[in-house]
Amino acid sequence: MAALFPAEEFARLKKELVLFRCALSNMEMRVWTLLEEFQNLQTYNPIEHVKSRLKSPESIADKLKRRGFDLTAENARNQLSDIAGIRCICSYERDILKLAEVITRQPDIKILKQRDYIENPKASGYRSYHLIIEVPIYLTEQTERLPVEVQIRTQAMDFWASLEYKVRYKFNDEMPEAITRNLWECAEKISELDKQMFQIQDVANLTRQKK
Ligand code: 0O2
Repeated sequence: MAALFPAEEFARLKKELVLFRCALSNMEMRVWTLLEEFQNLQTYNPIEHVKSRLKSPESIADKLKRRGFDLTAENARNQLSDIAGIRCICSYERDILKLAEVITRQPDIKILKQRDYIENPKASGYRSYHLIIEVPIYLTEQTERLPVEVQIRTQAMDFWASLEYKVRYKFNDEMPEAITRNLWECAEKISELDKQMFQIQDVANLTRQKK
């Protein structure tokens, strides 16, 4: 059964979520601005598409409970860094670090955490580049700074992650060894495919330049 916040804490959480929604819009705007520039003012657009989501109260409660915290709005604000999340799907692996660099160069944000699960894939085989970025929200009376999780990955990495997540969910995190191994092997194959697709476009570019 899903965990639930006590009524008073739920009312507080709803107010916090307004701020997180603003932080998410702020981050979306930054990415959309880059996308506009890549599409219209540059010769290459590394972003295939962008997805974003605000974690639901149920899923916030579940995660706090899983991590052993009381279900309070304060814990949601202070203990979770992925209430607001945005995912940028890139064409090729080499685009990921470039995009991360462009985002982290913005002067009014603070990088709270950076994890390169492409250089160092997780034991599951998971590959992705993660940033936790603190963005400023300018309110009438004060400035709030809230964390937004930015995940950057290729389409192939995204394909694997979303299907693996569904499989893992079915086993409640207790996946049989054979399936774990199978998924890890798929992650390796997918990584090879990513590299192969990049080589194909590289050769295509060189061939076009020679003509
Ligand atoms: P949900 O349900 O997606 O919100 P850390 O404290 O840094 O070691 P943390 O904070 O869990 O660990 O961050 P991490 O490991 O960078 O993972 C953040 C998110 O990345 C996860 O959210 C997943 O969405 C995704 N992720 C991480 N590992 C895997 C994996 O093996 N498979 C898939 N499909 N996704 C993964 P949560 O917190 O798991 O939960």
